[in-house]
Amino acid sequence: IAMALSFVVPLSLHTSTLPYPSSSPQLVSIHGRSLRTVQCIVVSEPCNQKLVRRSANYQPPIWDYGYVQSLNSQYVADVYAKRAARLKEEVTVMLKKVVDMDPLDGLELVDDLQRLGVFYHFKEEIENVLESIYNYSDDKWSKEDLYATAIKFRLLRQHGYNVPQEIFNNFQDEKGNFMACLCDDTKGLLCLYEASYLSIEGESILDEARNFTTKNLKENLKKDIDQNLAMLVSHALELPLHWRMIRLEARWFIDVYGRRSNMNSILLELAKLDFNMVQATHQEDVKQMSRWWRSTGFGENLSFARDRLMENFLWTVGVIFEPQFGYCRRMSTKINSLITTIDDVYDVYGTLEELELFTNAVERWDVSAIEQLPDYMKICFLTLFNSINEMAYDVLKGQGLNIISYLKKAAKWYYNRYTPTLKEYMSNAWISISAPVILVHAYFFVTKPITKQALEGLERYHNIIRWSSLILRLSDDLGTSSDELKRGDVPKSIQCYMHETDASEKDAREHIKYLIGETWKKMNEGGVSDSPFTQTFIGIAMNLARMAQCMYQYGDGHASQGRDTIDRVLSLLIKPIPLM
Ligand code: LA6
Ligand code: MN
Ligand code: MN
Ligand code: MN
Repeated sequence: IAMALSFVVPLSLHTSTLPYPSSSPQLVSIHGRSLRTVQCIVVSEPCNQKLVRRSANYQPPIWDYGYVQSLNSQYVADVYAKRAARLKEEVTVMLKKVVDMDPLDGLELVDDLQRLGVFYHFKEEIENVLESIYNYSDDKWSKEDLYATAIKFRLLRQHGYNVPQEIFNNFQDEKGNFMACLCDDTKGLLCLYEASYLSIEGESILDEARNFTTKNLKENLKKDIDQNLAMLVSHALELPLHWRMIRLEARWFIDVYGRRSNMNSILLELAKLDFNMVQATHQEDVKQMSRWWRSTGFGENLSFARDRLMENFLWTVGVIFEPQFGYCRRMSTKINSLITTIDDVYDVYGTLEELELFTNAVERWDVSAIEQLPDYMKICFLTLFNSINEMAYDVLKGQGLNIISYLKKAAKWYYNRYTPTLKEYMSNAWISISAPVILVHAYFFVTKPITKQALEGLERYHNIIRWSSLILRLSDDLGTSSDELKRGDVPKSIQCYMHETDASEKDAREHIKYLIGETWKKMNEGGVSDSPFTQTFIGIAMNLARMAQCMYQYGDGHASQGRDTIDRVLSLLIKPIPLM
């Protein structure tokens, strides 16, 4: 039961978006919701009452079962593994040698390995390089050089070293402004810009650095700068490196690196080969999950809901891509698919009575509970029940207590047609997006041994879980709330803020983006200061936030099957990188 409860915490909250009660369809107009954009399906009920259900008009999946099963990578072959092993040895040697050389060379090598997506093979060697740079007493090499200082700051901070923001004092005048002579150093500005995203709350030098570099980089784009550099700058301005989905960034950077005049061909070959080999592993994962998805029958039986197995899998690649974590990816794919379907039951299709029955069934966590459910919910509940039980994880008892209070609050908002203040909304919404469900489950898929401290951290929703969830919620609102509002969901963060402050939608969106930035600062702190969690889990939490920003970067990438997500799936999961 504890398992079920832990799963249902966020699901119950979806009563915040309960559709109008079926017994009183006239409520539609009372709630003042626009029906023009809502497609309704009229179903005849046994008692001859007309039941109006909403529909989100989701399109069928484009990645059909047969196509997914046909994926077949040549990169599973032994010759590739052997070649990759040789290349890895060479890179290991490079990393060992670089410790005795120019620190800047060491930093650039580490940076390239990270951006190329192969860092995970060299964890220990990379730590050694950074350790030696951290302990290097002479700082002449970086003191006068903005680029060198910024790359040192960024990489050391990223790896948990304590580097104060005052390292940038050298580049400020007496008033604390960054010096005007830096404005033409586009490479240095770019590096400082990226470094500024490693900040924690209250670091005004880094805030200033971010403003200063953003402004000047935009200016410099208008000037006649090197094409490759200009591309790096626009890419960075769109979304900083620290916020980017690792795998997608690697795929992009491999192409950029290949065009660089002083690139190292060993690194490039390893990056391409490794990318393709990892992709082959991902293909096996998604093939297996598409068989599972088909076995649930959700696609045919719950046709009102999003059928997005591929997208649900893509999330997991964003969250943890390394080949050895296939189990976590597969189980998380199940969780995501269940969440997405049940979210639509709550937000779109179910009637109030049905949802109460369903919530009750999940709370009882007992097979016999299905008897009272309508047919479409029977299959939904049984699949949820079986999948969660099958995953056989441990979850603390007692989590369930929280459910009721969140549930009540959300329901109350709904019934009173109450638009909460943004603060009220946020206190509830970070849970309603189900990110804690995703993260709590992921913890058990990747952690051995499970520690008492970490369990306590999960139980009280440790800050890292809260911040990650909040970023997912706010990013989702940016990408989905326009459509949601049209079909009659409750107000989301943007609308709460508009209602509260009379802001325009544009300003409200800016404000939500600002909040995402502030939340990242908190998360940065949680990632370095002493945590009960492993680095792997902290990485998962940060990556979930990154994946959310990626998925909702251009709208609703999770559901709408637009060009952006299609291209991402193709380049990450389907098409290997040509080696030549
Ligand atoms: C997003 O849909 C959705 F289904 C989620 C549960 C978000 C996370 C999904 C993953 C990681 P929607 P709502 C697969 O925008 O109703 O409908 O909370 O979520 O706004
Ligand atoms: Mn919802
Ligand atoms: Mn929804
Ligand atoms: Mn949404």
